[in-house]
Parts: sequence; structure tokens; C-alpha cells
Amino acid sequence: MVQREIIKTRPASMRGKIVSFNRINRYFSCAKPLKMALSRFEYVKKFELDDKLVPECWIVVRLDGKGFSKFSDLHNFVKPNDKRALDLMNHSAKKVFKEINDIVIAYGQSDEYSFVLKKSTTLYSRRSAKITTNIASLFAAAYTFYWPLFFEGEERPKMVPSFDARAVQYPNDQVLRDYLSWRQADCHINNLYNTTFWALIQKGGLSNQEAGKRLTGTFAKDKNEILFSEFAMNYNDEPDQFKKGTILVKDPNPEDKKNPYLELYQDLIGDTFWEEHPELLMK
Ligand SMILES: Nc1nc2c(ncn2[C@@H]2O[C@H](COP(=O)(O)OP(=O)(O)O)[C@@H](O)[C@H]2O)c(=O)[nH]1
Ligand SMILES: [Mg+2]
Repeated sequence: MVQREIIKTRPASMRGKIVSFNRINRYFSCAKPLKMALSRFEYVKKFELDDKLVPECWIVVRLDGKGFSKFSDLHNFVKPNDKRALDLMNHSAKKVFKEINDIVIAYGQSDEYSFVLKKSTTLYSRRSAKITTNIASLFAAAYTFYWPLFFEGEERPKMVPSFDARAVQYPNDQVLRDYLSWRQADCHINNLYNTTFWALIQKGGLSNQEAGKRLTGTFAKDKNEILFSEFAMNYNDEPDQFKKGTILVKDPNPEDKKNPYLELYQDLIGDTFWEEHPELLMK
């Protein structure tokens, strides 16, 4: 249809000849036919859904490694925690932090990371898909790019890692704090379970199935007791990075200008952390 309109008005020198569409466009200096084509097709934009996040809410983007059970096995991650993998997650998160000014705080554990954007952010006009895809792709690219820094002697991972991401809106400070507390509680529960599970296997000689069975129906105090009485392990002595996950915030007075972040492994469920960083919730 568009082509026919153009052909009708093309110059005598081109009439009756098979002339490339490009050449016709060039003759008309591109402007007119392209514009016509644009307006003819532009209606397709109406099929796009508006996914703008509402104003004045905290935005949390949580990404999660896809198929990381398999990914961690393939790369022989230390069980239950591989410090190299966790540090690589933190390093990749810092890259995201650096690129996106409006991130206030981030929290990571296992194969997941949450990024909190300030309430007033206008990043991508608050369009959910734009924000989540940008953060997830940046993170995945950084994870691959920085792999050799953490996995010595390896140029890159053996398979391409990927992360899914979602954006969730939290309408006030309390819900935001509860969200972060939820992720940290998840870290604690999983880590206590995994630490006991792998102690039963690696030190106690149980099979995976036997260890799983042994832990069925146990509470936190039972797992602490198994670790203490059977393996002389005090769960409290496990590294804070494993027990608490990683909190990332900007360092107001960085010693190293290239690394202007504080990597904290501390409790964020209680009030202390928030009292020490009152500026975070003012954003
Ligand atoms: N060995 C090991 N595995 C890890 C570590 N961090 C994450 N993982 C693996 O990643 C998985 C993350 O859980 P989840 O997202 O539910 O599993 P996914 O759907 O396979 O990505 C865990 O179950 C572990 O198998 C680590 O430090 N060491
Ligand atoms: Mg995962």
C-alpha cells in the first residue's frame, strides 16, 4: 500500500522500471515516504501495556539466578557456601549500584539480589519492564565479565548464567523493612538448614537422602544441637556473610574511591542497622 503510493509519485526517470525501495527513499531524501510508513504502522504501539510503577513507593527489584542448583554443581561451588560465588554476586551488584544512581540499598544472599530504588526515582519514567530488564542484564553481564576475578584460572563460566527479575512496590518504610527482613530471615533459615545438612553428609557420612530424613520436622534449636554435639560446630561462629547475607550501601567516606561501597554482614531485622543509617529511609 505504502509502496504503491510512492511508486505513483516517483519521477519520470524511475517510472516503469524496477527500482529498489532504498533508491526511491533516497530520491525523496527519505523524509516523506518514511514518515508515511511510520504513521501507517505506528498504531502497533497501542498494543503495548502501560507498566508504570505508581509514584512515591519504594521500588524493589529482586533478581534470582536461573537454575543455579545446576549452575553451582557444574562449577563445583563449595557446599553449602562458596565465598567466591557470593563475592562475585556482591561485585556484580556494585556494578549495578554504580550505573544506577537511584539505588539506595541492596541486599544479596545465595543466588539472589534485591535493589531498592528511592521513592522518587524517575528512572525510565518508572516503567517496570525497562527497569527490571536493565538491572538483570547489567547484573548478568557483570557476573560473567568479572568471573575470572573470583574464579582463579578460569576465563569464564562453563555455561551462560541468567537471572530473572521482578519489581515490587512498597508503600511505606515499614513494609520495605519487612521485605528486607523477610529476605534475611530466608537466608538464615536456609543457611542453618544447609550447614547442618552438609555437615551430616560431609562429616557424618550420611547420604543426601539420609540427611534430609534426619532433618525432617526439626526446629532451629535441633539443628544447632546436631551441629554442636555431633560435629563440635557452633553455628554462631559461622561467617556472618553466610548467616546474614550482604547489605550494600554507599560509603559516605570511601577509602578506596574505586570501591565507594560498604559491604555489611549484619542484622537488618532489628532497629540498630536503621538507626545507624537514618539517611537510607529519607531518600
Ligand atoms: N554449593 C553452593 N550452591 C549455591 C550457593 N549459592 C547458591 N547455590 C545454589 O543455588 C540455589 C539457589 O536456589 P534457587 O534459586 O531456589 O534454585 P534455582 O531455581 O536452581 O536457581 C541453591 O539451592 C543452591 O543449589 C553456594 O554458595 N554454594
Ligand atoms: Mg535461583
